[in-house]
Amino acid sequence: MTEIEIYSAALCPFAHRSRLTLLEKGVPFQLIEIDLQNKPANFRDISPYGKVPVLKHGDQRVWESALINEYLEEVFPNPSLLPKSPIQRAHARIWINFADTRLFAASGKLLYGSPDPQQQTAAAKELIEHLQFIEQEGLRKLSDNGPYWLGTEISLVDFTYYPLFEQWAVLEHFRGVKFPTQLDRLKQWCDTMANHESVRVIAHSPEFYIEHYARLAQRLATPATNKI
Ligand SMILES: N[C@@H](CCC(=O)N[C@@H](CS)C(=O)NCC(=O)O)C(=O)O
Repeated sequence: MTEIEIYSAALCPFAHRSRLTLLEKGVPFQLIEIDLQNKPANFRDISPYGKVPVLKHGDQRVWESALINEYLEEVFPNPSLLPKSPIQRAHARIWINFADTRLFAASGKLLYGSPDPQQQTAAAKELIEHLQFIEQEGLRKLSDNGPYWLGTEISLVDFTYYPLFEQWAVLEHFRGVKFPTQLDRLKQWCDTMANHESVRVIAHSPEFYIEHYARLAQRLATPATNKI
């Protein structure tokens, strides 16, 4: 029997982070796909927040993707996905926190927030400003010559952010927000990640995401209103 199980949903960027971490570490796992529109009756027994991802390791459970990834890093330390020095680890965690508290929050607001065009334009602007911040303060300062966020070694930071960019076509299709290709370090990083082996193993196409989001949320299937 597989020791590790992950409760996941194909469209969930947070579950995607933890699946990538498992794959990168070569940890065998059983994937349990949850239909979030029709959750199993006992799902709260498994997931106290009613969300995916949840990791089951034997009798133990961990939830919240960033914490699942930290747990995996501790239990399966090779290959290491955090830097060795305390200050670099702190910086990695600052960027993981930025993803959760700012970037993914902004993209969520844009996709699921108010349909009011003015509010959508404001949400799109906020999202692009976060990307500019990442380009200047993250990739240009920390990545050096790259190719990864923290330099030569891939890390939990890369796996934390990449799922949003794999799904960018959804933001463009439903909200008219184009990927800002002028942010050349970010563009290079996205290209590197898209070609990374563990990413490719479970990658979905832009068409897959658009089709599934349209089915998932009728309210998303409105014409693009933004010009960013
Ligand atoms: N902060 C959480 C976010 C997880 C989350 O929002 N998951 C969504 C799918 S992407 C979910 O399960 N939503 C179901 C619900 O809220 O009912 C994490 O990082 O794990």
